[in-house]
Amino acid sequence: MRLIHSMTTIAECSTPDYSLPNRAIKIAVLGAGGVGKTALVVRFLTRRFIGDYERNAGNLYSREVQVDGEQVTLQVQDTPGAEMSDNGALLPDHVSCSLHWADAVVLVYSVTDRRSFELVPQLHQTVSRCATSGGRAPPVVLLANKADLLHLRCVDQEQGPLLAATLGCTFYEVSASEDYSQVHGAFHRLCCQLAKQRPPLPPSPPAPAEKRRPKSPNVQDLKRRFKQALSAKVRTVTSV
Ligand SMILES: Nc1nc2c(ncn2[C@@H]2O[C@H](COP(=O)(O)OP(=O)(O)O)[C@@H](O)[C@H]2O)c(=O)[nH]1
Ligand SMILES: [Mg+2]
Repeated sequence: MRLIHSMTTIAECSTPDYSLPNRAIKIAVLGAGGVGKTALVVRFLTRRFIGDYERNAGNLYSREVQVDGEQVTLQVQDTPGAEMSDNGALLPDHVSCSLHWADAVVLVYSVTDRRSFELVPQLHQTVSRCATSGGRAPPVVLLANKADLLHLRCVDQEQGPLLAATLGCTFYEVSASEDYSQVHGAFHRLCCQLAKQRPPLPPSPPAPAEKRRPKSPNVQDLKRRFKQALSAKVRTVTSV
């Protein structure tokens, strides 16, 4: 086991190439403390499960990924654990900011932690509130983590999908420790959905039209007068 200190903010980022015409897909991961948010993000981005993670780190990870054959900058905001309060989910200010920032939100609870499951509706409400003030509702995915801990389960398998249906979000039951493909599948499908929703790249600006120098009015005038003079001469000649 290794404490994941080295993976500091954007440490997983291969330097983005800003010359590429791609746009970032931004995902915020939210849930109670200890449900496995960091484990899930690290698993998705590195394929690894380390087992011991810096508590409340709330790092932002950035990666270049291929989505439907297109290179995309993926940014994932891991957040410190949310807590329940009488007035709803208690979130630090910067977490509320990341909800405004995010294109999509992944809500996580642990099947071994009843309170983390009960916190989900409050968190979803907070996400909706941020969406209302930002003018758009981001897609929300609900992840039930730690599915491997069968003997410690206290949220039934049917309850997750039911809650997801009520909230109108997609649902996956996963285990960050046991199964990379489920975790990858959940995040990857969300990325594909977001990539499809992206507005098309703005058309490149038209090439500057070749500027014609306006003819000098004096030259024009001179030409006109020269023509007049010529035609007068011709008239004179013919009349003779
Ligand atoms: N058995 C098991 N343990 C997990 C799983 N996901 C995370 N953990 C453990 O749960 C603890 C908290 O995980 P962490 O990612 O730090 O939770 P966070 O506070 O939500 O970021 C750590 O000891 C992890 O090793 C899982 O799917 N199965
Ligand atoms: Mg964490």
